[in-house]
Amino acid sequence: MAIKKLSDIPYSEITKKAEYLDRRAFLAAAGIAGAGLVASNFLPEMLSPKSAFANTKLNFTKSDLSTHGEDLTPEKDVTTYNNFYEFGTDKDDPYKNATKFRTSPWTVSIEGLCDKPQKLGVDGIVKLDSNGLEERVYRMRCVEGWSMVIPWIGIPLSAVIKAAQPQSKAKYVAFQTIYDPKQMEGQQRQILDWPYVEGLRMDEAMNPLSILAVGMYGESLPNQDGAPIRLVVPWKYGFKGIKSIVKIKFVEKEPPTTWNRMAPEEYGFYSNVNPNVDHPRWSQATERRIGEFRRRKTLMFNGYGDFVASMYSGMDLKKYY
Ligand SMILES: Nc1nc2c(c(=O)[nH]1)N[C@H]1C(S)=C(S)[C@@H](COP(=O)(O)O)O[C@H]1N2
Ligand SMILES: [Mo]
Repeated sequence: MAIKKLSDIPYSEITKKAEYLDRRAFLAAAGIAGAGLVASNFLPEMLSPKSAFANTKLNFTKSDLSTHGEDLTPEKDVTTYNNFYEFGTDKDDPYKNATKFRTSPWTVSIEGLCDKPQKLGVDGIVKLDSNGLEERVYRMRCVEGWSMVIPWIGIPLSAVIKAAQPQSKAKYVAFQTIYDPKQMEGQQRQILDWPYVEGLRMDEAMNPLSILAVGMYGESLPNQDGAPIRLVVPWKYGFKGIKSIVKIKFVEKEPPTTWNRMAPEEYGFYSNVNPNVDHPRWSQATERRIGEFRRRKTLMFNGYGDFVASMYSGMDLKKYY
C-alpha cells in the first residue's frame, strides 16, 4: 500500500479496515507522521463520548480473582466500541444512542425453580453479597476476533443464586435483557429475536469467575456497556455477557440463547473461547487486542482454564461449541 497523505485514505477504510479505534496504529503503520494528532482533528465526534459516561463513583475492594500483568484497555475504547444491538449494529451506535436510556428505577425478577423468588432493584441485588462490590480485571474476547482488558465492578453471580435457593431440578440459569422498543430503537427492527436472551449451566453460573457487573473503571456502568446490571463470563465469547438484565430464571432444560437462535451453526450454547474451533466463516486462532496492531494468539478458555476446564472434562468441545 503506497499511502502518502491522510486524504488518500478513504474514511470508510479507516473505520472498517482499521476499525476506527486502531486508526492511530493503522495510520502509523501506513507511514504517516503525526497521525495521532491529525486523526483526532479528523474525527472529533468520536472522541467525545462523555454524554454517555456514567459518573456514580462506587466503593469496592479489589478481588484476588483479577487477571494481573496486562494493561487495561483505555476506558474511552471500552465505552465507544460496543456491541449492544438494541441501540444499533455499528460499534459507535450504542454510546451515541443509549444516552437517554433510563436505568432507574430498575427491577430484576429472580424466578423459576427456586424456593426464594424475588424482585429486586440493583442495590438489593448488590446487598445479596455481604462482601460488597469488588473489582475484577478480566480479559474479554469477542467472537469477532478482538479483545479488551476491563476492570469490572460487581458481585459473584453465585451470591444471587444462593440467595434464591434453587431447587435440585434447576439445571440452568436463563437471563433476559429488558424489552422496551420505545427506548431501544434497535428493538423496533427485526435485527435479532428480541428480547436478547442468554443462559449458563448451573455449574458455570456458580463458578467464582462469573459475575454480575454494575460498574467499571471505578464508576457505575455506562449505558452502552449494559447498565444498570450485566453478566460477565470471561472464559466465554463476549456475546454471553448479556446486558441490561431484567430477568434471571432457574430452569430445567438448556434455555434458548439469542445468537444460537439467529445462527445455530455459528454460535452454540457453550460458546467457550476456543482457538481450536473455528467460526464457520473465520478462524478463532488469533485476536486483536484493541489498541494494538499485531494479532495475539487466542488462549483456550481465554486463559482461564485453571478455573474452568474441569467443568468440561469429558465433553467434546467441537460438538459442544
Ligand atoms: N442485550 C445485549 N447484550 C449483549 C449484546 C447485545 O447486542 N445485546 N452484545 C454482546 C456482545 S456480541 C458483546 S462482544 C458484548 C460487548 O460488551 P461491551 O460492549 O460492554 O464490551 O456484549 C454482549 N451483550
Ligand atoms: Mo461479541
